[in-house]
Amino acid sequence: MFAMKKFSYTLLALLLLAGALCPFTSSAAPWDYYDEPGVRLLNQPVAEYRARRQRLLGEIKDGVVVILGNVEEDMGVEMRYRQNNWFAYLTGVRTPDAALLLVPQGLASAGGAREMIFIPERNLQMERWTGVQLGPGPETAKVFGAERVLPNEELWAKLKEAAALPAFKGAMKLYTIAPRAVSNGRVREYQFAERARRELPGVQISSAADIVGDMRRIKSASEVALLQKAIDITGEAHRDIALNLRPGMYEYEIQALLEAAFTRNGSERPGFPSIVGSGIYSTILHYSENRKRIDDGDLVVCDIGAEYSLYTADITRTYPASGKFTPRQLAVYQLVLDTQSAVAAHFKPGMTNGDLHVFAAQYLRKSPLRAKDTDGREYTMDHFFIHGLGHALGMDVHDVADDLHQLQPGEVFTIEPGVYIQAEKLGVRIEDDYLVMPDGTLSKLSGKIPSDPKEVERVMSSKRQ
Ligand SMILES: [Mn+2]
Repeated sequence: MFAMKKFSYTLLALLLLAGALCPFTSSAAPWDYYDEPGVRLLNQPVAEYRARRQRLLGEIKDGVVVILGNVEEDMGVEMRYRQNNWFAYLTGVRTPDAALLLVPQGLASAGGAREMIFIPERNLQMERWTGVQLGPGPETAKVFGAERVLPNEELWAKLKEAAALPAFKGAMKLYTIAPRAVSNGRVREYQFAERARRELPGVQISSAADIVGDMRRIKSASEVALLQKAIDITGEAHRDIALNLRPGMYEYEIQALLEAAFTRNGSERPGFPSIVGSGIYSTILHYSENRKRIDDGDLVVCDIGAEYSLYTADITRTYPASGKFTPRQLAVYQLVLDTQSAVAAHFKPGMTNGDLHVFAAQYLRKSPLRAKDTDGREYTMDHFFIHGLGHALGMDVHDVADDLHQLQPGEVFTIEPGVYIQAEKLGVRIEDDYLVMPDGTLSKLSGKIPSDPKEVERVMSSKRQ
């Protein structure tokens, strides 16, 4: 990190002049907030974000919605800033320290506006370090496609005005969303809720996660396009793995080359820690240490996903380190692949991930293959399938849906059967990403990435001597 230097007044004067003359011309346009001002944000149409807010406004009449964006300080100096998914889904706004307020009745002090985005005022001195930032005001409102963009100091005044609206009869509901699986009092969303209880008498804190979660489950065409891009980048990474994997390499070398392929192809970051598990570690589900030397004869499970414009892929392939499966490895691999195909063919809208899991386990059980656990007891193959079959996929790698949710057209989810035989140091997982089509069939978005064992061996041999 750079230390803040003493600021030059000449520079300030020049910046102020430049800002006054041309705040929104191309000479001051290193903003990465949008592709075309007022048309697209974070690679999705501004109109689509607007429609999401309108829909949420339509569903909430008994209160207001506040969604907080991420702040840069939250991530520490070594982490790159990333907007939080709920806020990004509803606004497409990347600016740190922003907030969204939705008031169905509108606020008089904001000219009757129902949707307000709060962002920090511009700080010309800081912009020497951060580059030009968007500040509150009507020009930014046009860029964001929102009714009002206000300074974030005004959030609480606007909330108090809303709480006093006659429609709420002194008992306004405040819908907000805290990060999942966090009940830590230091989290900003909890501090926000506490302050709301103190400063807004009669307010009831509610969660908007179910309502927005229902919206996030169904992917629009532009969301599917972003997922497809993330998936295609992940395909490039899998191709690089297949072409370069050799016995004697370390797992982290594979991690380095696959993550290089992510970055080289425009991915901002991995959507989750890359798993490269060889030999015994092919049987460890969330192994992401990636420190072992890969031995001849190992299977290597590579469970990886590039993130693109906040959407992540999640695709697993299992490679033979030597470039050729042994007969035993091939038998288990083919069974896992057949299980995945059978699940995809069996799928009908209305089924849950839980239903599909039961089907997959039954399929594995019917196989004549057997294996022993570490105590020497023999089992059918379903015994070695020890995790859930799949999950929803989107901005979160484990997106907003649980095992009881009935899958519908427009949803994207993974099918990832696996068999893990520790006694044989033999683990196989194959994972692909599927979109439920309007006619109820599945489209395999990752279908171009080879999983047929002969095809995997063919790609692996194509750069070998
Ligand atoms: Mn997965």
